[in-house]
This record gives sequence, C-alpha cells and structure tokens, in this order.
Amino acid sequence: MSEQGKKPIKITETVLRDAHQSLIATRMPTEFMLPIIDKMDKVGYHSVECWGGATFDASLRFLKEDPWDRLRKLRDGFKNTKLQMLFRGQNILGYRPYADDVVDYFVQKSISNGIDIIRIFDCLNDLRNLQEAVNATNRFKKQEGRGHAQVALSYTLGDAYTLEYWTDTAKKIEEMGADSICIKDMAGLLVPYKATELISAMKAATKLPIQLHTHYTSGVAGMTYLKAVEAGVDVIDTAMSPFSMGTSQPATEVMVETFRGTPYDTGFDQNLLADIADYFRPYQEECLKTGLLNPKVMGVNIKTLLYQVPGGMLSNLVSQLKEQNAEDKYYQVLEEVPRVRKDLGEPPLVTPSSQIVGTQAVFNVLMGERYKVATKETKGMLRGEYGQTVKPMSQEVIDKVIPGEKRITCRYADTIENELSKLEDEMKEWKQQDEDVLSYALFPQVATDFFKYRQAQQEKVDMTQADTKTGAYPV
Ligand SMILES: [Mn+2]
Repeated sequence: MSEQGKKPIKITETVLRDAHQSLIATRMPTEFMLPIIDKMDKVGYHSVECWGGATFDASLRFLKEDPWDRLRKLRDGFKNTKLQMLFRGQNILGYRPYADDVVDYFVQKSISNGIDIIRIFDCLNDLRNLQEAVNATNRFKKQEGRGHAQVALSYTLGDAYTLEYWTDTAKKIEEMGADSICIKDMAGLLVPYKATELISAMKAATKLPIQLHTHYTSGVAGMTYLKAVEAGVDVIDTAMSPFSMGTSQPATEVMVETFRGTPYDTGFDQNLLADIADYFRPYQEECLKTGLLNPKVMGVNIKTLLYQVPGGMLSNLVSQLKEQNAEDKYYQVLEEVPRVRKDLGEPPLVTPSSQIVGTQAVFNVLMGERYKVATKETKGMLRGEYGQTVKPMSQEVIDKVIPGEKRITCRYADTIENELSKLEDEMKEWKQQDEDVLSYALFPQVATDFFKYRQAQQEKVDMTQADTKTGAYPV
C-alpha cells in the first residue's frame, strides 16, 4: 500500500471479449460495440479486454467481419484506455502449434493494430510454449512504444498443483521477461480462502503485478475477488452487469461498490457505469429472446466444482452425447473426465486440452473400452506435441495408443519449419492487407470463405459506384 494506505484495485473490463464469449458464443458484433466506446473510455479501467480468445474465429466464421478491422475501430475509439487480448501461446488463437515466425508476426500485427496488453497462456502451463510470444512482445514493444506481455497461468486443482508449484512458476515467469502475471481460473475453481493463500504466496514470490481472472460459474467468484484483493492482488477482471455472472465474470458495478470507501476504492463513477449498463441491457434482453443467451448459463453450476470441468466444456459434452443419442451416458462421461485427465498427466482443462480430454472421455465411454479409439489430438498429446505436463502420463495408455512411437521432449515448435512464406503463397490471390495471411494461418478454410464473401461484397458495392456511361468502375 502507498503512504496514504491506499491501493485502488484496478479493473479489466471483459464485456467486449470474455463476457460475450462465455454467455452468447462470442456473437457481439463490432457495430454494436462502437457507440458505447466513448463512455467506456471515460471509466478509468486498467484495460478493456476486447480481442483474442474466440473473438477472432467467431468474427470470421459467424459474423463475417474482419477481426483486424474490429481491432482498428476499437483502437480509434479508445483514446485513453489500454486494450487487452487473450493469446494461446504457441497456438496463437488457433488449435495447433505454429512455427515461431507466425507467432512473431501475429504479435507484431496485434500490437501495431492497437493491442497494449497481450495475455499469453498455455493449456499445460509449459513455459516453453510462452517464451516466443513473450520475446516477440518485448521486441515490438521497443519498436511500437506499446506492448505488455502478461503470462497467464491456467489455474487448476490436483496433487501436482501445490502453492509451491504456483510460486516456483511465478518466479520462472519473472525470469522469462514477462511484465505481469495472471491467474486464469477459467472454470471458477478458486474458492475464497484458497485465494487468500494463493495470492499472498504469489505476492511474496514475485515483484510482478498479479491479476486474477475467474468466472462466476460455481457461484464463489465475487467472494474470491474480495479475498484476493485483501491479499494484495493488483487487478481483477469484471464484466458490466448485463453480461456478468453465470459463466461470465462478476459484475463491474458490484465490485466497484464493494470497495467504495475502502483503501481499495476504484474511484469509478457509478452513474457513468449505470449509463453503460443501460446500453448493454436491451441487447441482453434481445439475446434472451432470440435464444442466443440461454438462461441455463446464468445460474450457479456447482457441478463445476465437483467435476472441475469448465462451463464451456460441459455444454460441449452434452452436445457431443446428443449427436450420438447417448445423453444417458452424461454422468459416466463426467466421471471419466478426471481419469483421462490423470492418464494425460493431469493438465489444466482449457482450450485445447479441455476439448482433447473431453472428447477422449466420450470415446472411452461410448466404445465400452478405454482408448479402443484414440483421437488424433490424444495421440499428439501423448507424443508430447502439446508440451510437457506437470505429472507423467500413464505408461499403460502410451503403450496402448502409440506403441513404439517416439515421444518428444524438446519444445515442439523447434521441430516446425518457418511457415509464413508458404502460407503467403497459398493465399496470395485473396490478400488485401498484410494481416490477411495471419487470418488464413489460423483458420485456412474459414478465412478463405470470408475472403470470398468480402470480395463479393466489395464488387456489389463497387457496382453501385460504377460510371455506367463509360463502363468504368473501381476495382
Ligand atoms: Mn475466461
């Protein structure tokens, strides 16, 4: 605390990224965001999380929007507030590991188009998968005068995840050149008194600022923030009330009011926040009406604490079982999840490990024999392609699924040749801006479909501007 005994808690607003990713499948369009930016820019947020995670994929795939264009528009609007994104380490925003040249270029373009803070995580907390993105951020920070590398630790429970594990990892993160650390609790597993222990230990272990990110899924998140703030956490992630709670974050206005008049007072204007909430509320009501927002994701789901499965993963399991007409196997699959997780070295469950473990658990139950069928991703995980797990993987499962195969112990990206120029070649007919190759790198098919759509739209627009007398029109 400062001399006056004051330590205002800093707030990252998630309504433009995680909140709508967690509640309405990432479907908030850019056009809806733009009119409220001016007011949001006056709040005094530490940062606004607005890009990365699933927003990139959903923009191209469902909204038919260029995610880079969204970023530039947000940057234009937010004159005073830092913009933050979520980045999946060596997997960038995709689902496979990329060569270092693609990681570098993505970081460079993210910063040059407007991102200030890059929150980088790895589903196995294998720091080798984070190093390149951290290095790249530090390099372009010098070049662009903007950029902050935040390393996020995927929070999970299990024998291996002791306080010592978290504090040792925090020290390594400090050594690797990160600017801050985030505890990323995607499933809402961190309960209030454990937050006191964890944050106190982390603060003692490192000088780096500590940010806490959690979800309301299990119902404890507001209390967890309270204890974390008392224990010295520097920043918390919250969402404007119409898109808060449930599988999203605790409400911004509630946390602001909680700390009013205390040494942690944010000083935010509650009337301004009310104006902003008024803007988002009719949209929330519309999403409820259209079914985009399912009231089921808004309550408390205590199963998340019982099975330690993130909310998004639960709904994936349900839909996978539905497709197979096997909804009656739901609880069997839920019980199989921790067993598969253990076989695979007890990783945190977050994209992509959550999908890998979840899908394998479904196969194990439906086939009536464990690992009779193993997915491509399960095999990759067992080979070590996703990185090193905290606990060893099951030798029995390795022998059954990838008998006699060579396993990787080095950093997997070291085995991938630079791939940027090959990607450029593949997509050059569609290229309208440098960033297009990165969209293509992440989602080749989806991006190509988007490029075709974009071109068709442009041709239609251009035709209206055509000089019909001479037959000339802009191309
Ligand atoms: Mn999250």
